[in-house]
Amino acid sequence: MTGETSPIELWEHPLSPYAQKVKIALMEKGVPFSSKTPHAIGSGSTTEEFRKTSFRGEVPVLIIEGHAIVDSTIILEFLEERFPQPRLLPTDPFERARARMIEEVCDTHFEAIIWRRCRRVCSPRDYCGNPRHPT
Ligand SMILES: N[C@@H](CCC(=O)N[C@@H](CS)C(=O)NCC(=O)O)C(=O)O
Repeated sequence: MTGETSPIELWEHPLSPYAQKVKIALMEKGVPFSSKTPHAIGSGSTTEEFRKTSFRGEVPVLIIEGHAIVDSTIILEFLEERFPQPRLLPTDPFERARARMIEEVCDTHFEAIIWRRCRRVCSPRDYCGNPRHPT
């Protein structure tokens, strides 16, 4: 479906809703990819390989055709343009605005709630490092 010569890779973390929404988009679009989790993300001492890949030191990072794309919203916009079918955004501008509002709520409120709950069951080394996460 993609016609890629190099495999698509996603740096992610299982506790990161930002990374998970990118995974969902890739799967919904039927784009084959492999994923990996950076060692010690959020600790300030991730691997050199990851630091070279992500200038922000955050997941998700999409590696595609020799490019590293960061920020989940930017990645979703890119995927919609690069792999237009199936569409994930509605064609109607009002419906599209609604979809983006839902994404925004998930990035802010939902993300903080998820982290709050994860914090109770995860060890500190699982901390994914977003300063918005309550401690
Ligand atoms: N605005 C970014 C936020 C990404 C983000 O905050 N990722 C967290 C995981 S939930 C992270 O990688 N933190 C690592 C750190 O801050 O060291 C996006 O949408 O991708």
